[in-house]
Amino acid sequence: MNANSVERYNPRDKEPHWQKIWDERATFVTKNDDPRERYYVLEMFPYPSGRIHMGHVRNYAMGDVLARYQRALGKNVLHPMGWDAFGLPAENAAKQSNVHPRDWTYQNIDTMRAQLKSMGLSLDWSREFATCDVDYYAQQQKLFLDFLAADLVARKKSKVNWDPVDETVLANEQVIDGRGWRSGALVEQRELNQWAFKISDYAEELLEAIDGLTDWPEKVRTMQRNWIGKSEGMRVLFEIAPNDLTDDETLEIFTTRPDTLYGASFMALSPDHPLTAKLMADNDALAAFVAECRRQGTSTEVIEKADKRGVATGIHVKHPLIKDATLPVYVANFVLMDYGTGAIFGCPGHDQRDLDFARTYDLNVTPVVLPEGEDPETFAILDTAYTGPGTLFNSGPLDGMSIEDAKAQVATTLESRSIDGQPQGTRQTNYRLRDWGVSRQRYWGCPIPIIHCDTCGIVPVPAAQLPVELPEEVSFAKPGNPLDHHPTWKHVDCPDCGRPALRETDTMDTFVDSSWYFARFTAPQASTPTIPDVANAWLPVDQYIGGVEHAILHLLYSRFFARAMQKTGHLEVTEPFKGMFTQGMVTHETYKSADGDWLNPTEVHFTQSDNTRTAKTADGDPVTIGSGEKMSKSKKNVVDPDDIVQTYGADTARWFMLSDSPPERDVEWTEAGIEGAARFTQRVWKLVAESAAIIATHPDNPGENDAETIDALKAIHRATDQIGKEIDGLRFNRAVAQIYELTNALQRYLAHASKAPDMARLATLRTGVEYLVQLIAPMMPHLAETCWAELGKSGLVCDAPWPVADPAYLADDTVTLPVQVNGKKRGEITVAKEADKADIEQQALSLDVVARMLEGKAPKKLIVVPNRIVNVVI
Ligand code: ANZ
Ligand code: ZN
Repeated sequence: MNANSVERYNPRDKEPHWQKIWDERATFVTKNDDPRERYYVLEMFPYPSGRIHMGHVRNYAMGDVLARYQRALGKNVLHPMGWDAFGLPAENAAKQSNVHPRDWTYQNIDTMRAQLKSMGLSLDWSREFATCDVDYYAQQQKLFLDFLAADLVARKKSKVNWDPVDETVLANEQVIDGRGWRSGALVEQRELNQWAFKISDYAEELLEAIDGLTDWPEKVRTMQRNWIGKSEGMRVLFEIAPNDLTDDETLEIFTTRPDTLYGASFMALSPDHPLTAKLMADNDALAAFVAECRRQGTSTEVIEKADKRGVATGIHVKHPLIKDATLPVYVANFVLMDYGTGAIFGCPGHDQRDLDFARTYDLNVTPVVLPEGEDPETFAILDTAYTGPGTLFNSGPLDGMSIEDAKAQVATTLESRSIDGQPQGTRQTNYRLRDWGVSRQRYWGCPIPIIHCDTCGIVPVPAAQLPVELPEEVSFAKPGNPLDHHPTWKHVDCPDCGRPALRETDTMDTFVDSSWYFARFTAPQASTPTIPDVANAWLPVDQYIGGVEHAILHLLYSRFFARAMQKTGHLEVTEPFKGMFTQGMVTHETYKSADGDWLNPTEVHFTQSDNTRTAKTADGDPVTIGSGEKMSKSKKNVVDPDDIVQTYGADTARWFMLSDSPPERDVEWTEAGIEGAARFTQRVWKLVAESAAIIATHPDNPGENDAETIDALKAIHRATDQIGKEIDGLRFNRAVAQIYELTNALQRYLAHASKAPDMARLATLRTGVEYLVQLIAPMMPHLAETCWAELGKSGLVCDAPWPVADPAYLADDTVTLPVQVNGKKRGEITVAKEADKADIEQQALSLDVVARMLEGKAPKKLIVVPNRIVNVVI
């Protein structure tokens, strides 16, 4: 065989070729009535920002490996793709470049669809939709109305961050230092009537069901639990000491630490507490403080970061357990109105916020929980509150109790007392999870199908008038909501009484769109949101893959939606995603010019001398190489998937994304890495093409299985066995490592078989390369199809059943022995269990390290302990 006779594999020809064939044959179109076992694999659908990025490539490559593997196992695989297409960027583009949000969005979708297609993903494109398609949001409006009828939706006054210049509601993340991120205007807190989904009704259920999500990453389950934030505590009524400032006689607080009551040194009200409002009327300092708090915003980050500050109200309450003791009442910026009762007692010894506050206002700090091993006489709180376990002290009758016993004791005492006919203490479970406000004052979203009539109140849009479509012509010239400004759109007749009425001009949070798309994929053209039987047959999604940034809200909202859709008869599954996987990020070195500007990798040139890599600009100016960071436009450390596909081909890009690190970890994109992957595609191609040529020679000497052949068979079957398991467990990098090994083994075997080809050897060689091609097919599908054809196989490799490992070759009859030189481990050898001593000695001595250390001399001593160790003494 002349190695040079094999032409280089050219992905630029082959990849579009196979993509066209898959397309023409509708290879990846999935039928709902296919009787085989089903498998649903889904990657989080992209926002059509304009171009795909390497994070997408990694995400979709992983999903595609699973989809192709499950297909090869004979399953009916659903692997769809769509677009999370509503949202603010389209409106911003409209404002900046005077393009219609719809045109901007659909153009981006066209670009990105072509990019995804160039990756050769086994997607069922016939099920594609965008959430901004009227067909999709029409069904979403039906869901909204069904949820409304089923008491899953509430109209609520809620506080929002209002940007007075842009006339829009801002998310907490869009408020930066109290100002709108876009306008820079001081943000106000406003109460708006908002539509909200009653997710908090499901708090306990959503929490409990997390236990059953055993195929989810533990960290995601923890994040969900924390977000739901269950805490068991008490409401406690404090008696207000007589005063001239208010007639209120009691103040109710929520605490999770009634055990620390003896360490209480103050009370605090939320700036939005009703009592605060009353007191403000005659207290200018308090009124000014409250106004400032409102400007600060309500996000937890803001509140956590801000200094803990407050204003004394002049009121005192009586301590419920200590006779004649009173506590001063403050209004404090860190107490939220929408949690518990909007009022707290402060125990600075055991709560950091309370401690910070107490230090500022010179309040008592009395520790009441003593950590084990501390001396009660000397234990003191300095600037860190103690929140750990311990024994009660400084607490009268509670002294010596555990925290749990003290909690129970205080609860029992307070429950048995009453103030004004009410128990002084009531046990209560609280959840941090709030109802999900979905109203947005935006154009590019799903219209909320409601009409407001002065006479009839809130009127759902009747089914016959659905969908409520977004108006075509829209102006972004004025600040505020374009739907509200539209001259005609909102003016309609009331469906009930026929009088002039107004449409709801709010559109839905885009998180609504992504909360049920996985169900819609099961019947994307249906005239109802789902076809329940079809959806039930496909759901839950067997494996969902996406970024950890969606591990909280998107997953929680989808879990709520599954329940709400169940309640309204659209589904019968409770949990939407059986398996969840969060992949790591793609990182890249960063480059900075001498002027401190970020540089794109394409602007940097490298020279390598010895072990140092030097970077320069095209003009030869020095460049500083920074550490690997998440690819981001702001740091310019991005690599465009299009360029990579153009230069190396999709298979190479996919292979590299899968090969370098475990999928849950970050992967560093390097030029060397992608080059290595490209070389590997050529190696596989050459191995297969050379094997195909020699197999085609059909020798008539039958031959028999020699030792090399048996070794090759073992390598083939073991790799087959392992690779399936690794893919199944989403350990793609380990599957890749096995493929490298198998390729090496087959390369050696090809050399062996070509020296003296006979029927036995060529049959093994054929099995080896055929299996190899099938094993790489999920990762490098185009190369695999090309190789499959080269081997003369009929049909497509993507339609071929997954190879089965022959158990006869799986039994382990080799051992791996550590090889020591002068007592220090230098390497390993793998030998047959019954290998003789001479064989083992010879292998040990031919190890690279050992040979180098021997410098051609014979060892002083060579000790072989069979099945244990080899020791070389020099
Ligand atoms: C007294 C106390 C003593 C507290 C102590 C903590 C430690 P979780 O666990 O998150 O539910 N709190 C109650 N309502 C609040 C509100 N509206 N805004 C801000 N903080 C509030 O937190 C419950 C604890 O957070 C409660 O228990 C209360 O402070 C505070 F050593 O009561 B604790
Ligand atoms: Zn009416």
